[in-house]
Amino acid sequence: MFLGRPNVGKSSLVNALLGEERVIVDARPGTTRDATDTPLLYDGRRVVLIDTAGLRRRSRVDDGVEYYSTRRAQDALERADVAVLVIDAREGIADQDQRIARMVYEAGRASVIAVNKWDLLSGHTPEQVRRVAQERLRFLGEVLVVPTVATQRRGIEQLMAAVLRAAQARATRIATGPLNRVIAEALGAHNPPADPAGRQLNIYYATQPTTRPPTIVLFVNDPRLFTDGYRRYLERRLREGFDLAGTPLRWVPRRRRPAASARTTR
Ligand SMILES: Nc1nc2c(ncn2[C@@H]2O[C@H](COP(=O)(O)OP(=O)(O)OP(=O)(O)O)[C@@H](O)[C@H]2O)c(=O)[nH]1
Ligand SMILES: [Mg+2]
Repeated sequence: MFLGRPNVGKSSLVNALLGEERVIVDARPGTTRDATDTPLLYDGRRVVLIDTAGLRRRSRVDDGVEYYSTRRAQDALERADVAVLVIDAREGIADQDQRIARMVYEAGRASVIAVNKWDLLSGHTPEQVRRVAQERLRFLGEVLVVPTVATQRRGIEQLMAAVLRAAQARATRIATGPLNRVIAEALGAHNPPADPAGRQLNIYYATQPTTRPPTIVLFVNDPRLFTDGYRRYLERRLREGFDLAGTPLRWVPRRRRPAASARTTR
């Protein structure tokens, strides 16, 4: 699905993929009113493209129109595997883009950043823009960034390749053996945190019971000792070990008695 602020070129990207003017494009913001689904056979795969209305920053809580476009975007997210967050290359990643990205992340959907209207930006390399996006959207983990020019159908294949890669990352299943090896190496390289009383986090065992997005259950001595900082660290190590670009991960620490579980890992 395609998400983003008004007028960034969401509908134009959908048309570029369809190879025809199927949805309405206009220079004025607020052109698309409702989410529209269009099925497409891409490279032998069935995909459904969902175009959505541009999401403005809501100025007041009771702004009706914006409330409903956000609600509809959230409904569309529930049906989607991957959200393409479309941004205007000239404007970069705005606060509103961060909010939209967070909504995608919290819905457990994969994301790809399309830096559209690339033709109107000069003096920047794709790598520079990728670094800025990675910095501004750090909470996403590892972002996939693709420059596009919807009106010239440039970058469209790269965009779809990134979308398929993100969808695959979101469906990843990491086997228990490799998962525990990465966790054990991470533990060895960087000691888990201790609380003020000196009690240290102990991780006995990890499994990935479900996916879409990948969910890691950690059996630990005390879930309260599993800090955000250590979670981010483990997540980095996991992303180094497996291709998880574009997908969020879920971490579920569970209390387990040490004696029985220690035997299973060591
Ligand atoms: N130069 C340039 N113009 C573009 C590009 N993509 C879209 N546009 C233009 O930007 C304007 C808005 O495009 P739309 O596709 O309607 O944008 P949208 O995000 O769907 O807008 P809303 O539905 O209003 O939220 C149109 O005038 C497009 O022709 C691009 O890559 N380069
Ligand atoms: Mg539109």
